[in-house]
Amino acid sequence: MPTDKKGFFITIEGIEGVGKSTAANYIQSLLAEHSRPYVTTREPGGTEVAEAIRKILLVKRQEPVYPETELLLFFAGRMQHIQQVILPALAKGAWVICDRFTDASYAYQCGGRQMDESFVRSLEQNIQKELQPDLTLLLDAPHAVGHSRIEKRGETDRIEQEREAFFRRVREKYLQRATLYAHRYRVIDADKTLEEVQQQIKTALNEFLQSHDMKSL
Ligand code: Z5A
Repeated sequence: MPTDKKGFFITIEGIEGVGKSTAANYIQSLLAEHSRPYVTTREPGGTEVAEAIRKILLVKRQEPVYPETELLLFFAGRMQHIQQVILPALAKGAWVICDRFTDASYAYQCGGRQMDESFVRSLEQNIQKELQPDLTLLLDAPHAVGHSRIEKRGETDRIEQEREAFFRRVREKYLQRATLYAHRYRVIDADKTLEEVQQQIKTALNEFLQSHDMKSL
């Protein structure tokens, strides 16, 4: 971890529509209620340049976007985001609540697009250095659940238009990583009512705080 890190870095992961943004808003309200300083942010995005990269990534195009191009763009945005938002907030002692981070690159680019993990790992090492999430909440549900929740939005973006098999591989990769990095992952069953999901999130956060000898939320 960076030596001047004082806050906690919490990431929220999962396939499309499982409720990540809703979870980020809920955590934000819990932290505000308990007067804990926080910053909520997202990937791709989080800074002016990274939001511009997000648009490049998500707009549907005629020209094929190669998996390598896609991966490099995600990490280009991540570099801006880490330097401009994440590290300064952590150094000030704020909690950083981030809707997706590098686990998404492993899940989508390695799981979904079947890229070699070594490419992601080398970018991770070069861009993040020692920065890793303290806690990753994986909102897990079958693709059909998330998909039906966002269907009403109508228009899909470039990645959302992938087929079901792609999202099945993404979900499997997330679950594999949750086992591999069990010390920082908590799997939340997202195929539940909003109240039940929020209860699971609160429990996970309080267990995390307890393990750091800190007061519950
Ligand atoms: N991507 C990548 O490939 N590699 C990377 O490194 C990174 C990202 C960082 C953009 O992500 C795309 O980038 C994404 C992965 C890729 N592509 N896909 N697919 P994004 O995060 O911007 O987009 P998203 O994953 O599609 O997120 P989303 O559509 O915003 O969904 P969400 O945040 O998980 O869900 P939500 O907005 O909180 O909830 C959806 C609806 O469900 C909403 O109406 C809620 O009120 C409702 N909801 C939430 N929880 C519940 C429960 N428990 N019950 C019922 N209804 C609920």
